[in-house]
Amino acid sequence: MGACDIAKLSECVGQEVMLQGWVYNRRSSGKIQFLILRDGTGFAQVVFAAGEVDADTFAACDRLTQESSVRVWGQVRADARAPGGYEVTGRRLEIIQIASPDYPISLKEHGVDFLLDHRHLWLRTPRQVAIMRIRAEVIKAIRDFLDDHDFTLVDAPIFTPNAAEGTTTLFEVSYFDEKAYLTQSGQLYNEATAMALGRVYCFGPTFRAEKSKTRRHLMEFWMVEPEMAFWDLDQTMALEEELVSFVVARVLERRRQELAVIGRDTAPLARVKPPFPRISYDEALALLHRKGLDLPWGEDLGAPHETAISEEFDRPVFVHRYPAVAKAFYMKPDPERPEVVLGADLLASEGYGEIIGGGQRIDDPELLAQRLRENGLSEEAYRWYMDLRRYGSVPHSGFGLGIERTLAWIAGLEHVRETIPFPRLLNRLRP
Ligand code: NSS
Repeated sequence: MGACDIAKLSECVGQEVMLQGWVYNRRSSGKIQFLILRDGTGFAQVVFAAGEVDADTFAACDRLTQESSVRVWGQVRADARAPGGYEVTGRRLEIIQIASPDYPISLKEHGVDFLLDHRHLWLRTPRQVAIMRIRAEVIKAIRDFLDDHDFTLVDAPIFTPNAAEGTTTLFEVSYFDEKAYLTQSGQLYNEATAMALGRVYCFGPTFRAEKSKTRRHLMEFWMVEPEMAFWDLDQTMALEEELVSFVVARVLERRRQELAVIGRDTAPLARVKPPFPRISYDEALALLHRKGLDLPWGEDLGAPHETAISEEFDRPVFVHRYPAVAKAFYMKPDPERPEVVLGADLLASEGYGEIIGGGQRIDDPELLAQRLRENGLSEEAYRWYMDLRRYGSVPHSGFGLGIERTLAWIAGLEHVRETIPFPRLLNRLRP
């Protein structure tokens, strides 16, 4: 008999099944042994009664420590009181391994540093399992949406010779006898592939040596970056709100149970529908001023500013037309007002702050060369990127959506450290 997934117990009521998994918890009343088994797909209670199984099997239950691996055979019963709604009446038990009795993660509360030190085991707990499933759903939803909108997935390299998002946050690695950096963003390569394929996206890990110890910063995070030839800022924002709304709706539709495990209030998510409000940077400053949070014109919004702005809206909000001085070298100035750029950030609701950054790229070769110089970037190193403006330059636009920040928001998590299987944080590279 092949193993039955715990998630599929509802289809097996009345039948004999074999489950294989790990002992999450065990208690005994002397006459009855209650095992909570987890198998990756779910949690189920297995009950061994003294009179109904042989004495060896019953005694074997007593040896089971937390996280021992087992196979059990028994009959499935619907039982509203059991966790998950189904219970298995155990008949036979096979012990695969008795786990060492010092399993570090007990069912009591632990401090976050302790849990992060044991991330490889922490991942086995119901809340972390739920978060990882929502993460996979978010990624699948994004890919489905873009694939269905005729975008082609084109990967960008991880080793790069140059910066994409400023030279201060580069992780340097040695590439034989040259210096290389881990990529901060696939955007520049996307611009090349968009000129080849029209609408593209890359999706992969990105790296930033940001000495920030905040609830939204990881040193290694995953980003999905669409890039569209011939598109402008308005079209880009329209795509972003459609994409984000689609992802939220998909998670609500398919991951209700996981959201419930985490205790996420889904009412605010149900409001995430297009159109999202759009305010300019100048309007954002005025709004912040009214809330007593003054920011000098020209400075980028910080986390407290983003939180204050997003609290004013019941769904994500775009802030567009930032000062050129606050943004990356490639952003296209607004022809009507060149001191601001045709870029926008999307701030998630409920105070979560920026989850997307993007906008139109400079398509004029002279202006791009000037911006490179102003940013101390060598024209020689970016020659290939300049080629994209030399040979059939067109208006184009794109954005980057950070998976972990988006997931933190959708799942209602306090910190991005729980959104990625093995977070790379300031001063944390292990496990
Ligand atoms: O720096 S961004 O705002 N924009 C770019 O990298 C563009 N080159 C993307 C593009 O247009 N193709 O980063 C985009 C998003 C940002 O909104 C966050 O959601 C996420 O990437 N991000 C991060 N997540 C976690 N940790 C860190 N350190 C981080 N930095 C950015």
